[in-house]
Amino acid sequence: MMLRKSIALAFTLALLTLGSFWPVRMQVDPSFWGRVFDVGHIPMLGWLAAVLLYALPERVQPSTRRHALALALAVGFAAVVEILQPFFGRSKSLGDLVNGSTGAALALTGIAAWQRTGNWLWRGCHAVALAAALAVALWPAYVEWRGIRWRQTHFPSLGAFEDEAELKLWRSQGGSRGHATNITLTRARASQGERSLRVVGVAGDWAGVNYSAGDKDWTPFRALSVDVFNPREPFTLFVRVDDNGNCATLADRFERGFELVRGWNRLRVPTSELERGPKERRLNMKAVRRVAVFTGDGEPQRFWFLDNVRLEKRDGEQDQD
Ligand SMILES: [Ca+2]
Repeated sequence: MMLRKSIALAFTLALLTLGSFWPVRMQVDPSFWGRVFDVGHIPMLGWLAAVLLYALPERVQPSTRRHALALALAVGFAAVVEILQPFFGRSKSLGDLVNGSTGAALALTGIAAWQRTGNWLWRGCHAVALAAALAVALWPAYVEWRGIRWRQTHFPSLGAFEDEAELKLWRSQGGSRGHATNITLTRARASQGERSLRVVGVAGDWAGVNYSAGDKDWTPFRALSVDVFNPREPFTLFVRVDDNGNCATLADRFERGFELVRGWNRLRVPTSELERGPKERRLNMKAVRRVAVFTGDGEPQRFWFLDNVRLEKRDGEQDQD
């Protein structure tokens, strides 16, 4: 019996330790997968708490003390993991600790409600608490998933800026220390539909937006088209496209500047030009990961509107405007 308990505990600890420190880095839709992993702390720590309760020596009595000790050990494990994770290329997160502790508490109260009390009121209350905790924990992942669903259903439109869900695909980037670029949906301008994305940069570097393109296949399309409204004096706006390869340096990706006139501008890049963007290879048009639209480095504050970012179909196929 003692041996079986030790094996169960050792196996659980080994697996959870490995899972906690393995350098996971999701390349596609990292925001969504990050939220999913956050939720994963609930079942993981729930499992650990249940195993701890099972493996505690029989002399630990009464039952409430066993449960309390199992909870304390599970929360302690979760806390130590969060403190150590930054040393293994993972990030420390209070949210993970909260989710983990919630999972441990739910597992232990669940075991008490089902195994010991035999009371349906407690079981019902536990089920409600479990459902509520999962709903709260899953919400951020759900919100991210709505962005991914928008991308799936609207492709080859990359941005119409009519729906709040698009703000999970388009995120601000750049600016200067402590002053981030600000983006909002607005009715002030639109080249398509009723709204566009207002991008208010700050003085600094690479202020703009980037789009999570989800490794989609762009080969059936002839061009990337982007509408930009510039309310003030002319300036240069850059368009960058990354594939699923290494795009760290300028020579590894597509990047090109466009001179914006005052008013509406349509920036158009043939996919053949995108493909020839990198110096020593071809951009993989079968898996496009990211599009970024931004001003250069050391720029003054700029303010512009983005709308109707889309891929144009090849000749013979009808385009939607
Ligand atoms: Ca629009």
